[in-house]
Amino acid sequence: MTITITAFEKSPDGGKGLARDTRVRWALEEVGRPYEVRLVSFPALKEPAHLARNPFGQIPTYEEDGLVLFETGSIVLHIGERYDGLLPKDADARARAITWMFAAVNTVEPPILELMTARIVEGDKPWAKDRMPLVADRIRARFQQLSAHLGDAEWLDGGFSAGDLMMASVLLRTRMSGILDEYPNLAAYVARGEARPAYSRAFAAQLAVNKPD
Ligand code: GTB
Repeated sequence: MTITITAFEKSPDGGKGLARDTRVRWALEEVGRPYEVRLVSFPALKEPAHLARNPFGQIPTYEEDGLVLFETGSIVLHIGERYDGLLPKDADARARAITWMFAAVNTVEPPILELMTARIVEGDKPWAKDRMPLVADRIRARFQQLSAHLGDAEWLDGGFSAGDLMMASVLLRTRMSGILDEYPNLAAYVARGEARPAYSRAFAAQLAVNKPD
């Protein structure tokens, strides 16, 4: 029953917890399951051994008893379904928590990824400066809606769930841009997630691998 995940041998963020193995580590910590980590170099991501785990050559992946998964949404859902602690028992509440997981990766994360692409991949293009505000405003439109929905609530739907884990993991990627802090209730929501002991353990584990020499 050993669980093995993959993570970057050296994450480009130097241990800020922004690579997606952190959300899988967090989920495993929430349900109290120990795990091993197979560290993968960038070239090794595109080699057959890793492509057999994830045809898109990315981290993280998840292995357990011959089951091999990729995609953090699917991995966290699997962890939530197999172990107690991330998904409510009530069928309707569980369906709503899963809905929030999809909202995180399918509705909120895409404009955030666009910002990363605009900065990192397209930052040197002559049109990059003009495009950036458009991309940032698409994030703000989503954050405005999410902020209005969350209001003063602690979590998105009752108690903390895999939906919150995924949403907070997605939102925290915008902290460095300053956009997250424009929405104080979202910033406080992310901070509540980060204050969870399970998140602290996950963060410390990825930092131990990635901290700059
Ligand atoms: N949809 C997939 C999922 O949710 O699992 C996306 C997985 C993904 O994007 N993986 C990235 C990867 O393997 C790492 S997390 N990239 C290598 C490649 O595609 O060749 C993205 C990431 C990387 C680095 C930072 N950072 O340093 O700040 C942040 C996020």
